[in-house]
Amino acid sequence: MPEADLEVLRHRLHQSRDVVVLTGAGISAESGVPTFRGPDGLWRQYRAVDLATPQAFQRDPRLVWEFYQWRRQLLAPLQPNPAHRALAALEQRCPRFTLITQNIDGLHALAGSRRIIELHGNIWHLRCTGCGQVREDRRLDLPPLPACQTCGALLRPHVVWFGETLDPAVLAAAYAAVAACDLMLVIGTSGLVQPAASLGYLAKQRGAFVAEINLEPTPQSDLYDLSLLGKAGDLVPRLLPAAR
Ligand code: BJW
Ligand code: ZN
Repeated sequence: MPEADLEVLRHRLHQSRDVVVLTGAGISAESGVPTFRGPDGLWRQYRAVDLATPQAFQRDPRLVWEFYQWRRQLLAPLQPNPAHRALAALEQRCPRFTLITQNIDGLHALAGSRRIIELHGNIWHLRCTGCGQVREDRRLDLPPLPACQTCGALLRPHVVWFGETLDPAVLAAAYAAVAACDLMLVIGTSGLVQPAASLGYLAKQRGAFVAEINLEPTPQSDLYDLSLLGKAGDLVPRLLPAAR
């Protein structure tokens, strides 16, 4: 990793008034969270259409719930890593800072980040398929088909499955942050899932400086001003002035 690129980015960060960061599964990989599309990715072992679509839930809610219960158990003991913590520290140093994450694991909040837009929801929140109520629920011993305390209807994970639209208010907040920023970091995402994949390009179109941090190049790398190849847990902390 050329130290010169890191220095350019540190300098840009220092100059920027409005910073947006978009994160994906790669930022949580070093905490032990499986990614979706890597060699050990979830979608290599399981078919997304069987587990992460509204049709799958309608067809076999018990199977979909088994998948999410297993993932909740897997996530429960995991801790934020140095990349999550560095972003929380960066938020304190920037006049305006918005963290947009595709991750549903809740690790950014656990690391201390405050202004977080969760594009794809949160696995620790459950939503009623009847009355629509959303509640935090961290139990690891949920019944196989959990029911709403208010209306008795089936609960589902409050996450966004393929073919579902993102919450319009959440998406609007993400677009507004991206349109206003002067620097955007895109960290640990394959850039394959829309509409998140277009956010970096949108920032670029609006005149922002956009840098990517990833283990490998992505379909968007050439569109960005910088593409830093390496582990988020190594590179993101090195963006902080204290690491100079
Ligand atoms: C590291 C690292 C380390 C590893 N350090 N880096 C326009 C065109 C074509 C299709 C569509 C379109 N608009 C919508 C669609 C359909 C669909 C879509 O995009 N499909 C594509 C796959 C083609 N999108 C949707 O359905 C979305 N809805 C929508 O747009 O509604 C309107 C609409 C509907 C239907 C048709 C048209 C319009 C909803 C998307 C919901 C995504 N849901 C999931 C599951 C969430 C719940 C759960 O977890 O169970 O969200 S899928 C999964 O992918 C999850 C992630 O948030 C998302 C993105 O994955 P991410 O984060 O990028 O992870 P990976 O694994 O792909 O990549 C990890 C990266 O990290 C890699 O690059 C590694 O190299 C890197 N890495 N370790 C740094 N240590
Ligand atoms: Zn209900």
